[in-house]
Amino acid sequence: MSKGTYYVTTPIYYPSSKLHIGHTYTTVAADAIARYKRATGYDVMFLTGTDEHGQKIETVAKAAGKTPQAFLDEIVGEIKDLWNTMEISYDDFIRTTEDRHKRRVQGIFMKLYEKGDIYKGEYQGMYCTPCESFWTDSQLKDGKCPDCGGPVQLMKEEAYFFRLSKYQDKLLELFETNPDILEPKSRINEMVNNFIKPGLEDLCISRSTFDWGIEVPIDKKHVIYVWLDALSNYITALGYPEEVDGKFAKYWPVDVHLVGKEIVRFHTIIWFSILMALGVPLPKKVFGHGWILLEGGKMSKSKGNVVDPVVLIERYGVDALKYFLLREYTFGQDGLFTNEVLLNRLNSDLANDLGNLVSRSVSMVEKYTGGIVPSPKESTAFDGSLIDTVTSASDKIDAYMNELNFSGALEEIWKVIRRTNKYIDETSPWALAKDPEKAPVLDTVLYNLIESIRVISVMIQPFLHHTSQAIWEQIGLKDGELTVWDTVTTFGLYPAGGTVQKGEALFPRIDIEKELEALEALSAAKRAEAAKANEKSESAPAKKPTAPFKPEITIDDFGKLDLRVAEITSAKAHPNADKLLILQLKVGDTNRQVVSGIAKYFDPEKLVGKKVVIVANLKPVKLRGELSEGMILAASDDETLALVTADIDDGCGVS
Ligand code: ME8
Repeated sequence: MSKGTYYVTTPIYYPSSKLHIGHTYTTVAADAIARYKRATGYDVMFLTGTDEHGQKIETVAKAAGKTPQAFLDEIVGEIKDLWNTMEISYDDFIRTTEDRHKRRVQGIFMKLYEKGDIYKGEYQGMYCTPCESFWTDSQLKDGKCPDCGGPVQLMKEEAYFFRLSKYQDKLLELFETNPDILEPKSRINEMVNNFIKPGLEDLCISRSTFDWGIEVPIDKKHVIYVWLDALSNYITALGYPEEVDGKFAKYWPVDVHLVGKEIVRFHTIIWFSILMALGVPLPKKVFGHGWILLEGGKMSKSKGNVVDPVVLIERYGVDALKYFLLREYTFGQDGLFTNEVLLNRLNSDLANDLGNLVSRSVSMVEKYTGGIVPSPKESTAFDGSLIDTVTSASDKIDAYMNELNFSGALEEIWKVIRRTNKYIDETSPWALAKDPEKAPVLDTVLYNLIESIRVISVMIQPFLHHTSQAIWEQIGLKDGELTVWDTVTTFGLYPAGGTVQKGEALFPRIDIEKELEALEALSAAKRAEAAKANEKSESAPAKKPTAPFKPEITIDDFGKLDLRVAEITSAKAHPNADKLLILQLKVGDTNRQVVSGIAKYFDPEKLVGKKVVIVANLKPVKLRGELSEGMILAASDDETLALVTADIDDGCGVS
């Protein structure tokens, strides 16, 4: 009978490039808890997926010469292949470009809109055209784009907003009354003091400057922007808001959202507020794990220092990689990845502790009792302590797993492995085998070893799925009654008379020095490849993306402009501003002066005699001390600036 349900999620990944080992971290952790909960009797729902909308995807796809959908289908296929290789046991994979998700996000938008929690306003920010990004003042670096270092300009656009500010007090109360909702607890202070207390601003949830997104159902010019789309996946995958009686009723609220530390803010402040607004119960827990860092900092494609999980899997196997990630790092903290740390961990824990235990024990049964596991007979002084360690581990493992302390849970299992290895040293079966009178003791020792290995093989199943099966083959068991989790607290279930058969080493010992050299050669080749790719992209002329269009105006707005043709009679540089030219114009039979920011584009002498179009009724202003009465029209094609000139001879006005 099921002990209940357990719903676990990973973030949905941006499929803008291949996933690296850092991305696999959350998924491996989610897989371990999902497998553990299934093994211990829960009805589990494990969700992962991909976050496929937004300008970045549009841009990357374009650069690859593909439509966004074709680009995404290919790369999402690769992500699914990686999860298959890693035997990630997800129950559902949601893509935000799927119809089921798009429809349901629109449903969520409408619910919030009808409730008054979404309203139309104006988004204002500093915009960097080449990077196609809005930045807040605090994000700018010396007033420039923090990404490319180029100039930014103030842009406004009409947008829909979610009333995040309304939930400020409710969030403060929530974290005070229910601190278990976010782990590690230190992140609560960060949320409360750094973000909520200083004041929450309403959240812009639509954009009209690109269209790779889910349409705002009431306004086709807008697409829903990032977080409302992405976060909703956790409930749209369960059918919300269309079908609330099925999976949604069964699995929501989620038991845990596993996320990287940098997106805790979105998963608590924004997500909790959206759920409060929808009247949907909050998650039971959000767990923000740390980052896997390299010596030079974060992994980055352009540095060529990305650790590719596929390379590690090819060299050491899926189980080794999963074990390393879960055992080496403390889940809530950052950790450093180096090849040395990896190889030492694999050698000491997998090759030495586990691999040796199985190979030594199976070999001894083959050598001393012809491959048949004898029944236990005469006990030794060490049996009690061994049996106690083996059968008491599962309670501690359970406690650690419920805290998502994977490293702690694995350490408990390794205590059992090391205890069993110690039992071999304590009982010295090779000495017992030399004395026929000791045969009954030897039988007990051999039985206890194989039975301990059985329990270990069951306990490692959620983490090292393949290895469990390889052990069962060697000790003559099949996946079945004796390999289920419930059996780990009972010692003595292995059927005496069973046969063992030595197989290949579970984890061959690695020659660390040689392997480090091989890995370094691989990385050097990768770095060279990245440097070449960077060089190429730097030398290729960057095609500037289209700047966002300004908000629509009506014909009445347009009618307010008094457009006239004017002849430039003289042009000179502004004495106090490099960018400005001072132009004298003849407009019909009147003269006027206009100051224009076109110095970068035009030689003043060549402008004289040109017939341009001006806005004649613009309120006069002084620009750096010079009067400007109107504005000459110019338009940009994203590359250069062109004057709007008039193809007439008589200089008569048009309006
Ligand atoms: O953030 N170490 O997607 P993403 C540990 N689409 N974790 C790492 C890591 C590293 N070196 N690098 C990345 C997104 N991650 C959004 C999520 S959810 C509604 C939307 C983790 O592909 C990172 O912390 O950029 C995050 O949890 C996950 O990979 C996905 O990152």
